[in-house]
Amino acid sequence: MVRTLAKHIGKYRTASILSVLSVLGEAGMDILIPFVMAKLIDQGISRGDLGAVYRYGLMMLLCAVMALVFGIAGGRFASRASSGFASNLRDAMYVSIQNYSFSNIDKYSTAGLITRLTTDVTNVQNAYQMMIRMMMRSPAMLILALCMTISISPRLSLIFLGAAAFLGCALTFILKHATSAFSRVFVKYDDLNSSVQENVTGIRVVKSFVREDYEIGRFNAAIEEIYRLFVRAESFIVCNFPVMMLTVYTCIIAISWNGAHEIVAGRLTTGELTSLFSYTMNILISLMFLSMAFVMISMSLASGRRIAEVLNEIPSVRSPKDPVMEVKDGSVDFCNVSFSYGKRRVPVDWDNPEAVKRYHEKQKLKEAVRQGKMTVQEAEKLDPDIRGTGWEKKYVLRDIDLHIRSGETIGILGGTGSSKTSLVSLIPRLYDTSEGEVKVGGRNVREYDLTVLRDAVGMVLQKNTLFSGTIYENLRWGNENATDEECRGACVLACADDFISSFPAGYNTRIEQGGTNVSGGQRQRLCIARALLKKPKILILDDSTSAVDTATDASIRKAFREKIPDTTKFIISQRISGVKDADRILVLDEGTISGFGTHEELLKTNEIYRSVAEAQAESGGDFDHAPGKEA
Ligand code: DUT
Ligand code: MG
Repeated sequence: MVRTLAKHIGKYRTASILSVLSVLGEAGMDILIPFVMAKLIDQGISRGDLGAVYRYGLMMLLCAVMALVFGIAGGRFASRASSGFASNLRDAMYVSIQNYSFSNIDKYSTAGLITRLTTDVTNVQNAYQMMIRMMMRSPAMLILALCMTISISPRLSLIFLGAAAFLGCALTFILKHATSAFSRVFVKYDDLNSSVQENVTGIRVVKSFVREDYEIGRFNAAIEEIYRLFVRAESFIVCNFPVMMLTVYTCIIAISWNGAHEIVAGRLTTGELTSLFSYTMNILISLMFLSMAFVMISMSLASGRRIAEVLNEIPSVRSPKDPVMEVKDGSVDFCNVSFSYGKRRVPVDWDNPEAVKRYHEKQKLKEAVRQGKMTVQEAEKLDPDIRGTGWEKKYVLRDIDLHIRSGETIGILGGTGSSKTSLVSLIPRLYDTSEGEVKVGGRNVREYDLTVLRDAVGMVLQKNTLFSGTIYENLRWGNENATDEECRGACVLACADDFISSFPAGYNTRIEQGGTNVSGGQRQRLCIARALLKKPKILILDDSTSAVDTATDASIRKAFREKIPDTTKFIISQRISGVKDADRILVLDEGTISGFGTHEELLKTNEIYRSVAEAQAESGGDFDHAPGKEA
């Protein structure tokens, strides 16, 4: 982890080194001052030698100025190094996240990623600053001051040893309790962030269900918990200072007492005693800072680990070594494709006596392993899935074999959760197949350069998003070099030109974040236009006209047929009317192909299709509400 993070110090390495050097210089000066002061008192004041007073006074002044300069420089360099380090980390994380495939993204929650980019980086930044300042300064001060005290009076330095031992024990006790409380705070932060994120993005839903009070209550509970943990952690931390002051005063009294005896005995001078007092402060303060730095750093270890996790995540979908750089045509082939989103916990089917029996047997085996009556290997012989803990691969697509010619229009119909979206996600390689292969233009999608492939496939996602900016800017996500004419052309095709022209600012109308100032149907049409601007060889519309009225929907499809005949089109719809005039229609049922053919053929051969068609002809209802669908 440290190595991963350290790589990103980058060009701020010089600033870091300069900061360390300045800090060491400052510590040296701070140690020198009491030493010179002792000389000033002993050789100047005690003997009444004004010359020596001036000389040593000047030296002290010089040291003080140098300490000031070093201190300022150290602070400057340290803040430059740590902020630079933080911005490098954020940059690298952002780049890394942009390269994630969908399945990488599925692994992290949005809130988790945001916490990592913000709070966690700030923690590491603070810890880094601590490291190049406190962690350098305090040990240096400690060692130098100890050397000085020993050289002045070995006997009196024993007092420090006792004090340091006491302080060490006390601080360890305090820190141990504080750290455990702090580390729990950070986990809670994730909860808090995810609650904020979920609520703020879903604020409209929260309001429409009048759930504000409930949500506020939930939020308050999260804050309350953080408050409690913080108070607990801080209540340990606040003991630091009193304990430290107690030690300092005890030391000073002990040194005064013993020092007086030493002076009377002629083994110590007044000046030396004064400098001993200064070193007391130096040593004990260093100890305290050192301990604080330890807390900070150990707390930020968790943050560092979370950052490294994001940086080290390997994108599961990547371009191959010698990628194919051209998509020949828009033909698509699914060859015996099966697909799973990964392991999911499959609940026990309590109605199935077989499954319940298996569950109990597995529990018994696990218990035996836990109690040490059996090794895991022995248990595995009886149940190979003993380590599987109920996580199984759930296939959402099974044995899909489809061959689609370039330029065909394919309608896809199926109930909610029948894996329509999953099926088309495999074409632009948003996910990789688990088994079998998907071919575009006759080549396996894994052979293409990702950019080339995705440029050839225009996809309007079911959950589409617009970004803040003008309509023109949003459209040019599809093709940054599109002229105004081309943008308008695409909007005409997507039946979006009419409503855009009716806006006072036309195509320069600003879209708010998330596209909240256009209606659902308008947003869908803008997203279609955006996809069209890519001039894709394959166009996928995932339920993209669900919020568009039937007449407009029909005219969009007509425009597609006439204006982009060579583009292969996949149209997912819940409405028979949306897919009826497609060249062929695919009926999906729980991840398998139930039927594939023209409207007329399916009416004759496919039970599901016929019942849905009949129901919708009568009521205009959608797929899931068709009576007799289960038949
Ligand atoms: N699924 C996941 N993870 C995902 C997306 C979906 O496990 O990230 C599951 C849920 C569902 C199955 O895959 O059981 C198929 O989902 P899909 O979204 O492909 O279904 P759909 O046909 O597009 O449904 P809808 O009509 O609601 O869009
Ligand atoms: Mg879907």
